[in-house]
Amino acid sequence: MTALSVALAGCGGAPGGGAEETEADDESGNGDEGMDETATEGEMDGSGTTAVGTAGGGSSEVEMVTDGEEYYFDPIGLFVEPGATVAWVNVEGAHSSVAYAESVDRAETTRIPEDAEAWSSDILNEADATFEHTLETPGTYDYFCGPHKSLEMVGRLVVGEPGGPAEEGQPPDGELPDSRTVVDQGSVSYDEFSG
Ligand SMILES: [Cu+2]
Repeated sequence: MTALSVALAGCGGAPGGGAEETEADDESGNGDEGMDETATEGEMDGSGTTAVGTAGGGSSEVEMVTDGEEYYFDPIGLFVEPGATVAWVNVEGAHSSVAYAESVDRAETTRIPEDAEAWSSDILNEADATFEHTLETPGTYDYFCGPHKSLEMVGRLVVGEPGGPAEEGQPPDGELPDSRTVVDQGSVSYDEFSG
């Protein structure tokens, strides 16, 4: 519990922050997304692992994995249609999902499409704890895990078609599969990419 408390404090009490991260995102993002964020936060506390998203875009899951000394998102690369809701499900350990967007604490760089809504989950530390985010704007979205940012725990979503600043180079904290491969395959597993 001590380590967890420290981790949570490190996340929520970010330097110079003040406002809670998701609220800050709402202010900088599209106003019409506010209701979605509220619903997401509510489900994170519960067992909301079912009935993920009913919108036209469908739904998809990304697991957040601790495996020995490896920490990763699986699949590491995932294609979804615009409007889809992605659910990050904690398998083991303590993880978060944070978009590379300069509006988000610690991201330091922007690797999501222009005008896309950023996200920053709380740290999930219970098995099956879930964070959801709906992606409306087509393009490439790179994200990282807050607790394991320095341990190369990064992931990529391609919404509709590749595009945006994430198509230039690799994120600062780890390597990701090529967006065309993600589109062609639908998803790229961590084992496939790292192995
Ligand atoms: Cu992690």
